[in-house]
Amino acid sequence: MKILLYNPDNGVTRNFMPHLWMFLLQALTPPGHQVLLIDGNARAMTEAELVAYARREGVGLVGIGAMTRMVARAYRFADALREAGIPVVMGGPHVTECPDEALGRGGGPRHADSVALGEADETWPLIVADAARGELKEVYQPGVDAKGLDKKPSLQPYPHIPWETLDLDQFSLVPAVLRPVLSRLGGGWGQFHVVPLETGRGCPYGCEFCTVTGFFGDSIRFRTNASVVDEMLRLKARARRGRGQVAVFFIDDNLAINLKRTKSLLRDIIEAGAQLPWVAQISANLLRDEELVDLIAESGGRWVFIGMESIDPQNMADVNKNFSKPGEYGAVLGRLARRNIFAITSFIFGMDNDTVGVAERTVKEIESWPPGLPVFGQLTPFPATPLYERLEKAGRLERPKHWLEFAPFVMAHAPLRMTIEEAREETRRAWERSYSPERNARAVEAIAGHGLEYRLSLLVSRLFFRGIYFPQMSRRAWLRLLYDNRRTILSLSREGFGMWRKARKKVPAAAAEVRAS
Ligand code: B12
Ligand code: SF4
Repeated sequence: MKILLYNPDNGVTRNFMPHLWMFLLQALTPPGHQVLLIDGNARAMTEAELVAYARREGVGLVGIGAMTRMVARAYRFADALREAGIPVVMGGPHVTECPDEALGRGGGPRHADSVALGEADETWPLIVADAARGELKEVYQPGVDAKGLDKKPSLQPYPHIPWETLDLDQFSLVPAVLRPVLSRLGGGWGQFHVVPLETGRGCPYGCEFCTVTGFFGDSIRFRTNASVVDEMLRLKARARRGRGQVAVFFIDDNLAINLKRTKSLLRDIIEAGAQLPWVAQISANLLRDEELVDLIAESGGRWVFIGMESIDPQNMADVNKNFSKPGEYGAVLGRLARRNIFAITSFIFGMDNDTVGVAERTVKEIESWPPGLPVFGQLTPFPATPLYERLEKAGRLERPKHWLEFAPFVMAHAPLRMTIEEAREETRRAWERSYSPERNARAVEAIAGHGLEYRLSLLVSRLFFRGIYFPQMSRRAWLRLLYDNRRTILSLSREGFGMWRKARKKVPAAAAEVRAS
């Protein structure tokens, strides 16, 4: 049987990285089946185009995964496929939290033949076998343990994802026209992939707005160091062979949750020479440890994603995240920046203690820290989170099924001290000010003492990150952005050109010296 795994985009911005679940399920598919992958973020398709593709390929089962944010879009694709007579199974966090919605049990339309609840590592082979026999069940759920909780995969052993042979063309971040030229640069830039890799699952912290503790559990399961190192070595070999670059996104919710284990993993990466540039999520409280930060730098860590959420300690207490201390954020970023590691700092507006002016206050504070990439979202009640339950009980949900009428940056409930419209305006202000050409220039100047590659990387990342809020999908939008930032771009280009000329002059001089001696 041919199986198609499909991940819809959110219709607003495109993800820069493919989703791990597709590669994982592909690796867990029993022999005798062929699995095709399409990520709507990389290969945009309409419903009709996807149906035509699935028909052309003779697909017998489609698996669709979606976060809450893109589930309405996922349902539309599922509807179109089912209308064409192709069975659909849906999985991922949203359908786990709202299985009745996907199955049409709550009175709404039905979108999926089956749903896979929770972690599907062990149920996927059963789903495939049932589909091949034409006997799909409605619900697939992991077995339960003695306490009545879902049995979680141990991650030891971990499935072998054959990165070295997978066709990753649709996921390269280098535009096709530039590939032949860029593949000749340095070690080669003909391909650039950001690859998701997990080293563990679960999080004990239980922040009020987050689905992770509920979905993956509060105890953490780790892969062995050896299996992570092996995956990185294979990725590194692939990049070398293809004259391209690979960066790793460790998608663990908190890579340093167990300091001892994280340090041992990073040491093993270094010892095996498996370093690749990497990015990971780590909470601010764990970045107090100087030795950890040294190991992050030495093992290839370039960017750390920190869920800072708010600079107001009252807000942090409200969402059960006061283990993270706004007062130490500046020092944490300084510790990273001294090792050429920069931070993606994530903030949430619309918390109950926020008032008009929160954008101004937050951005001012951010500007006093070493520069990074701030991102701003809004407090969103995802189903099955403690936040959703609290707001529902208090009768505060204005759009209880906000995902069915997805509107970017429009809150589903009103914060206590601001309106929904005010929260939207604060979010816009924060994005606008943080990514203005002036701010980009100042951010690059602020790290003037760092090498050109770090300043260039900061500028390029800032141009891309701006696109999370201000969609930059067309060539025109990009040209405009480059024009607006021309001063900073020109100044870095001049410096780069100067360095290149100096290096060229040195080579013949050195060669002449060798000849003379
Ligand atoms: C990496 C990541 C991202 C990446 C993008 C995704 C990517 N390309 O990988 C980035 C950083 C861009 C991102 C962004 C966002 N993310 Co995010 N992200 C994650 C993260 C940390 C890891 C995802 C992952 O790969 N997990 C590991 C895999 C193995 O787990 P999984 O995807 O759940 O898959 C398993 C099962 O669910 C199931 N399964 C999944 N799909 C399918 C499909 C089928 C057919 C079947 C059978 C089974 C199945 O099988 C898998 C194996 O067991 C998760 C948290 C987490 N730990 O999962 C949050 C998470 C998915 N993100 C979340 C959110 C909210 C966001 C943002 C909206 C954040 C924001 N505030 O802006 C944005 C939205 C992005 C967008 N484009 O609109 C929420 C989603 C909650 C929800 N109910 O929707 C999560 C769960 C985190 C949280 N705090 O609650 N994210
Ligand atoms: S926000 Fe991060 S730290 Fe808090 S529960 Fe979710 S994954 Fe854990």
